Amino acid sequence: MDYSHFLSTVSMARKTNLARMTNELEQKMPSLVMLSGGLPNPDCFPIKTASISLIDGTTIEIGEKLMKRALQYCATDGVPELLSWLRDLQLKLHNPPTALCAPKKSQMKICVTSGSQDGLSKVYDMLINPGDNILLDEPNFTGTLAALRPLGCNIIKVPSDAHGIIPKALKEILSRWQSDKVRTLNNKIPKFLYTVPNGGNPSGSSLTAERKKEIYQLAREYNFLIIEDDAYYFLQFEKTKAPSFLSMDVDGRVIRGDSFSKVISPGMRIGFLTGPAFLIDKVILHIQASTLQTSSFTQILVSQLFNKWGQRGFLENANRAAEFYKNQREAMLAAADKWLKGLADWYIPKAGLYLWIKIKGISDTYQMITEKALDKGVSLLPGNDFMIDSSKPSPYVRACFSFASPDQIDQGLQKLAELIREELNEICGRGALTNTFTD
Ligand code: 09M
Repeated sequence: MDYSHFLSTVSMARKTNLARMTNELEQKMPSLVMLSGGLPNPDCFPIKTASISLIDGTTIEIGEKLMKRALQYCATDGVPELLSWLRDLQLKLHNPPTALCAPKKSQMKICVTSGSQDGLSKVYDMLINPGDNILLDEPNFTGTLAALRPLGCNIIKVPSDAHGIIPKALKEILSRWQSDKVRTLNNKIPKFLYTVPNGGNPSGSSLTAERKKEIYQLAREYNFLIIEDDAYYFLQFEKTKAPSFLSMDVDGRVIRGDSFSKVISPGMRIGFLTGPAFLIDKVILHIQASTLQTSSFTQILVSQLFNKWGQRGFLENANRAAEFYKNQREAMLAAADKWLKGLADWYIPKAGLYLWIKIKGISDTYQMITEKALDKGVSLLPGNDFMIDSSKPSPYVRACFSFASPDQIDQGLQKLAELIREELNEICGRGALTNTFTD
């Protein structure tokens, strides 16, 4: 693939930083007399070793030698042993056709990032010039919208339902352009499609394998990239996981964001990008100019954890988390059935952490949720926050079932039901008043 027309002006202007490369040299050639890179001397680091207890009663030891590495700068794309573990994980879970493909620039490459949002926001910076068209389903993750809006791109809404983006609707949108293998700067075909394929935030929707295949074919036909933000991949509640876009990527047009926030810890800030080497290398240049790298300490700790668990242990841990959240979902669905029947509509999320609730008879939930709900003692998010144009009213509410206990979830939705009734009464009252005036 020719990636040059996908790059933003900012990304094209990025250059390799020689000083950062010496750090990689140090790892590859330990006998080198190191007078180049500005690496602090490990003898000045105050921490010697660490022993970290796990909830299963076992421990992870970070000895003196490893600690020196954990406290030092590391390669921009991540510590080598973690990168190699992640590579094996992607091969096992997605078996990407790009794993060993030629040409090298389309070959699968991985880069560790400080959470998936860090990596994905750098992907947007790499691709978007003001005025570029991009494709997004709505509602969508506020973090993505917050990162995209200031870049001045034209966000085109692609219709979706409980099964994610509707391929037919996407095709209809794309028919405005001639299908194009040769991308030029001014044909303005959308540069990429972004979606959360499992447990959409906030919609709770999950794309089916069939839809993904159709969408991937459209991406080939119109030559756009797919950004797969699969933050809830490990939180799929069905027995079998849907195949990812990465697993279908014969061309090298998918950039995938993976997150460990839900199955390890969000506070550690660790995630990773997988995509064609040419594009991942551009993200690496951005990292060289911003955070320099994801925390070595975090990477070493996570790497030790993964080595201890092995791939199987990691997946068992992820499945335990999925089981936990599935029970939480059941609690929320039970509470919704109990309190919201007749007042609202929703569908059952097959993955993720969210129930997307459409309130009947209320066209704008903003004030009810941001003011009145807090006075009642429940916090939810209003739907408009997740819309491409957040100034438009929305009848939706996002309820997250990850954190509260089943009892609290029940109380929370009871309070929401009370609020809806009060709001509807008020609207009726206002209607009656208006009628009195017009009579
Ligand atoms: N709410 C997320 N979503 C969220 C949220 C959050 C503080 C985070 C999708 O790997 P990470 O941790 O960088 O994951 C970011 C991310 C990426 N993609 C689809 C996500 O849902 C995390 C953090 C407070 C509220 C938050 O509400 O939805």
